[in-house]
Amino acid sequence: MNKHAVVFLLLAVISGATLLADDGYRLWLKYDVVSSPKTLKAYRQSVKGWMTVGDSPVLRAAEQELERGLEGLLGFSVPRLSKLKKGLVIAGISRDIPFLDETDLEDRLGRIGPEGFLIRNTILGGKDVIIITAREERGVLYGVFRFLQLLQTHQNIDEVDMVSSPRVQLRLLNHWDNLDRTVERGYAGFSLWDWHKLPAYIHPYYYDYARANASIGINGTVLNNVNANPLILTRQYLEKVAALADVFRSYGIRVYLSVRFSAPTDIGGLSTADPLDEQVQAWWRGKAEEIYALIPDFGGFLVKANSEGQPGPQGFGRSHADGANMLADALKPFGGVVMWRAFVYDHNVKEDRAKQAYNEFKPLDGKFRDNALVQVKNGPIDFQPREPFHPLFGGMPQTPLMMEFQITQEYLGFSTHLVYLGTLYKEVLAMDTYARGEGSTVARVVDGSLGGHALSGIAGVANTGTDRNWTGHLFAQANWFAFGRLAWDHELSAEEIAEKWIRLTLSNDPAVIQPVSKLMMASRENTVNYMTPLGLHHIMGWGHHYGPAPWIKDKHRDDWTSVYYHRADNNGIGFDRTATGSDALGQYYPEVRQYFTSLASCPEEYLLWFHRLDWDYRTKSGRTLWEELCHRYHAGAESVREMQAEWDALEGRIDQESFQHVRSMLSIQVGEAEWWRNACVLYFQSLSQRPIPPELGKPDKDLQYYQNLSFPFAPK
Ligand code: GCW
Repeated sequence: MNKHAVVFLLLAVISGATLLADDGYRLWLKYDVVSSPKTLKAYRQSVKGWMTVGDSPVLRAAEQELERGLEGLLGFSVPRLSKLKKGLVIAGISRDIPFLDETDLEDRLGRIGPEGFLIRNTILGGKDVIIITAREERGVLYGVFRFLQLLQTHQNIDEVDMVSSPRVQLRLLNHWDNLDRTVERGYAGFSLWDWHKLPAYIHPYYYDYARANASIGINGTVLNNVNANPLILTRQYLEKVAALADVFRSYGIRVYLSVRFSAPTDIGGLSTADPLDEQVQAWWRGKAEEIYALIPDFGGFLVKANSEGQPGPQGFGRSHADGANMLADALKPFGGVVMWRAFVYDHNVKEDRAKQAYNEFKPLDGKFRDNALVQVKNGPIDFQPREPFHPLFGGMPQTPLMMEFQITQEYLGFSTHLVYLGTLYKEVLAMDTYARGEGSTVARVVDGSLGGHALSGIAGVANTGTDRNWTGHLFAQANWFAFGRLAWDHELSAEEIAEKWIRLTLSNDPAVIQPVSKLMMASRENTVNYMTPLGLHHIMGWGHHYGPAPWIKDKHRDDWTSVYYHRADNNGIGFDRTATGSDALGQYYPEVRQYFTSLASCPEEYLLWFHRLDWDYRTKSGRTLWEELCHRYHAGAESVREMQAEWDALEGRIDQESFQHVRSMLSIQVGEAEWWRNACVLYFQSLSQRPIPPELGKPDKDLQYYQNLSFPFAPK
């Protein structure tokens, strides 16, 4: 070994304790020894052993996690105790915890909602202990994860007093995974589900997937793509689904399936799938029975119908409610739900696409069964970098509306761009529908509190795949994490979630937390700026949606072109959705309508979503619209260079593998941000016919260059 190698090795050993190379597989569940010696010492003094009470698969999962977490974090095998002792961490359902009724915790225990938990220092049988307790076993599991997170983030555990319960009942991932293991809009490898080897082979990562979800409170997963293959409902596949359900059950996760509405004809041998046909109804009832015999806690069905070529009840002259209710009736005896998607639009309908779902569903309010939810995307178009909230959130008071967010970054740079979505989710949840006066936020519609609904749900289109780090980009893990945390508690701020994630994933060092949090918090706005500033939308590449392509026109469907959305010409740009245009604003409550209609109050972030304006329109900065557009594109691209510099400055404070990984991704992002800027500015310039403000510099290629780029194998 030469001298350099020895020095290197020595350095590696010295720094090894804090900066282990990390491939990202462990997500935010790293149980490395607590890095601060002082905190570690305090924990070792406070925690002398652990105990779980009660016995069930879920409680065993909680027990395993507690044992594993304590051993990792405290750096020794923390003993399992069989008696109360000072320094015991005891976890279990409240009725099983000894001496609990002798404490003064009655009031606090009463505040624990379904699935919620309490973590607290207390005295049991005269001993100082930490209890993790809940009304039901899932709560205990969630509590254990949360307790370990306290240690992971170096919190004081001598004065913990935490009661937490989820605000939303169904907290689900939606996988757009196909049976051939491709993932629609998936950018992190292939599907996690190894259908071919199931049910006999249980891949170990199924457990880690379940742990990760449970650790952030996710309690359900829709395994397959909403563009559903009917084969998922055959016996052969249901047995595979059951094997996954068996793994996930111990982590409080229920399995759901996307179903194809025409399944009775596709695989059932019937000649129709008409929801009012008795044979069809009987077929679905029989299918539900078959599923529940295999999977007693099966969650239910998710349905995409009469949208983008999927079959649905309208093919038989029936309504979405007829379709949903037929499935709801089949699932009802077993306790299952139907999640019927409102992502419905049709290019043959000559109406602004942004208005179509509302027009379709609003009249059906009150017509759905009590075990049906309507699942609505956050905005009226399709997961754009920024959209106003979907008008349906204010429009169906009698129906439980599920939120559908996208975690996978279909329109936000795939898994290559660092875009923290906590801010996007929060922005939407905080918007006010005014459905019942001020304060009728989207969050309150979704959690059911506004409409007084028994059912509530929130879904995130998953960004996971077989990539070693699960999500392709290390920072995309933060979006999975943020989705779960907000599904549990939408009152949390995007910033506190980011900080928590950084501590769990990267470092507890303030010199890391502070700059990384800043970078994450700005990242989504940066991306909006270099992709679709000022309310622009849907101007990405054709089909795969990769990169900029504002020039897309003359396709078989208008509503899949870019020009349909930006409407730019020599005079101006933007989609007039006020009363003088498509009047999409007419679908919102008057306060909201007024706010976006008036140019004085409409935030410029939504300007071209709602308004069509001349290129010389004066924006708030004093620049013309054209100049402002150029400026935003430039600022967006510049900001990625700044993120890059901020990241580079962290070298040595983060493990090398993670550091280099993110560094490479950022270099791609810099290039792609400049590509977006150049292509869009040049294209819009060809219409505005105005000079690019000289201080911004000139793109080094011409428009044609960008228009000629092609990406035949871009993921889609
Ligand atoms: O816009 C689209 C996506 C499709 C997706 C669809 C949907 C699953 O590009 O890939 O299909 O949204 O949400 O149904």
